[in-house]
Amino acid sequence: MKRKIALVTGALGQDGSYLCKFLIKKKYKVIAADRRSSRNNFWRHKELKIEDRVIYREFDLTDFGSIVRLIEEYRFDEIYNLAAQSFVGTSFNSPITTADSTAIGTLRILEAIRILKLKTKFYQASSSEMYGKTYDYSQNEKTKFNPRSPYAVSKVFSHFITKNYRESYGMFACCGILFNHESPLRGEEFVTRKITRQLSEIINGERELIELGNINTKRDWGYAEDYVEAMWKILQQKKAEDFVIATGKSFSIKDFILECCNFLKIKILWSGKGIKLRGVNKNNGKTIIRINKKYFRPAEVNYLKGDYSYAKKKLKWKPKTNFKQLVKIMMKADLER
Ligand code: GDR
Repeated sequence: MKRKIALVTGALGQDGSYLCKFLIKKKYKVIAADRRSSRNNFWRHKELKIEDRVIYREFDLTDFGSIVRLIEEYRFDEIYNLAAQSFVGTSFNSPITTADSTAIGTLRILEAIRILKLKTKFYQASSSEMYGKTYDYSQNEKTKFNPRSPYAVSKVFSHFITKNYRESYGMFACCGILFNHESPLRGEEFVTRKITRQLSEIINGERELIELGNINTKRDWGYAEDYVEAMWKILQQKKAEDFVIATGKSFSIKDFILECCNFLKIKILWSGKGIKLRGVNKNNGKTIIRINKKYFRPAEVNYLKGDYSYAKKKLKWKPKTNFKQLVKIMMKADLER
């Protein structure tokens, strides 16, 4: 059988890296496309030892011509669009560049596939952030979107334009609505990795404390390596459809800190409220968690909990790693680093 060719955009990010590794195992020829071509962005591929096993290509979601040329050159069997300006916080400061890549970037790829009349299967990385201010106890494929950031609004556009190309042109185009997924390869600007990294620094005496924003928000956190398998499964179905990928459990940032501290055998005492909230290390009386207003967002998503029952039924997918195991994996990796 002919070896399949896949394009992974955002290939140097957390999900892109795990997905490249996964596709290599499945014997795909993998084109790893990313905007960040400087050498120090290759650390994830180095850690996963896949540096010599993919073909790297410079890629920019805002440059239509280069997208068309790349897709024409390889005539991919599958395209996984993981590239985006993916930090919600930044999207408030750079809403236009966020929309250009995270929203219109998706359309550029879809247009390229359409113009070239290819049979390429297309995966779009949709996000639980699209639910935003949700009133439902858990969110599934039918839950209404109510996005709360330029990032989330852009993802909603990408979600619906993918669906629209599927319905209008019969393209095999699908969205995976992935809830938060973390790992040792997570960028340090995201809250889980910020916590595990900075707690390790405190343990090593390189840092006094961690400053955070709203730690009462709740997220459904899974392990990124489990989630890339779901992306692939979504494109192997007979029918193109969208799926929620989640764990079905919701924890606050505070819960995440507590679980990390449990792992580190630190007893943490909370005092104060709101902006005055502090977390003190009971073992030595030192403040290790403080709240800083600068990490608050102009509009926040307070609560998310995914219902992945459709993926379980159709894809036979379920998460393999629970919250406690995820914290352990991340804390251990940062301590070893
Ligand atoms: P999120 O992830 O916005 O859910 O989007 P993030 O880890 O940035 O924030 C989670 C929650 O933690 C609160 N928070 C802080 N967040 C950051 N980054 N830094 C802090 O200091 C801090 N303090 C509190 C946030 O306000 C928020 O409520 C992630 C991204 O990966 C998206 O690209 C992806 O689509 C979704 O997950 C699913």
